[in-house]
Amino acid sequence: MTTTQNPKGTGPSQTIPASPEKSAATIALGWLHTARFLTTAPQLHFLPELDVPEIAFVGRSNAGKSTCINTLTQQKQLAFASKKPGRTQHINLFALGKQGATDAVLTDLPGYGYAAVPKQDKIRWQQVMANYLVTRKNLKAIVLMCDPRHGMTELDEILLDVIRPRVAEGLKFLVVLTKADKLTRSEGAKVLSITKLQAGGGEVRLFSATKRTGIDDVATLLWDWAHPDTPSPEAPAIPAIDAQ
Ligand SMILES: Nc1nc2c(ncn2[C@@H]2O[C@H](COP(=O)(O)OP(=O)(O)OP(=O)(O)O)[C@@H](O)[C@H]2O)c(=O)[nH]1
Ligand SMILES: [Mg+2]
Repeated sequence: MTTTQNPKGTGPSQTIPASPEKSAATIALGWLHTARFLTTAPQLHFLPELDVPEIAFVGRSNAGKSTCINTLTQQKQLAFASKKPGRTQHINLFALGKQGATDAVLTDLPGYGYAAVPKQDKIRWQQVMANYLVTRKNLKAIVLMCDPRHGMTELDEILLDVIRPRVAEGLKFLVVLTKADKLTRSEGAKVLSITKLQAGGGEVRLFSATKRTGIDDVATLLWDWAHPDTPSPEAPAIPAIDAQ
């Protein structure tokens, strides 16, 4: 922090961030770029217990979860993305934090709703996921990826119902409308306002990995959620009390 003299020269009057040139998005993206593979688990009970904030990416199969993680972390193949739905079949955890110190984790979860999956497997996975969302202690935020051309589907609504009690207790919640590059500007604006009504107080953002839309905004939200005690640089600095 740097303290400036007030114009009358009577003492310090204003506190400004040490590096104002570093925007909140730059800091958030630098932090996300530290992502590295932590572990993979076929089932919930194989996940390690962690005490750092966890941010989970959930949504229908093929919605773009893995691509979003790769885009935010600026890494090509951290999470496996594929044209073929059902590519992510394990729960994959990625650690975040500078100098190798983990201060948060991102979780890439297998998608739901893929028609070709046998019914029994679908039900099993829905139960695993519901269990994860309800019981994972360090879960701090959920990013629900949604293809805006389909809007929020019945399975997305069920997921919202499952997490509602935790959202009421402070769990953060963001709907990312992916593949925004497939929409015109007015279609994007329309789906954004409809989804805001459906999201029940959660945040909603348009996002495109190919056109690189919404990246700074989503990155900054995630950084803020994982660091609730560290105000981002764009937050107003608290003025110092004038010296008498
Ligand atoms: N046009 C466009 N295509 C995208 C975007 N994001 C993802 N895709 C494509 O959508 C397909 C699915 O992406 P994934 O990231 O594998 O989706 P997923 O949600 O992880 O899928 P599962 O692992 O099956 O649940 C791939 O062909 C991606 O290239 C985007 O922003 N724009
Ligand atoms: Mg995936």
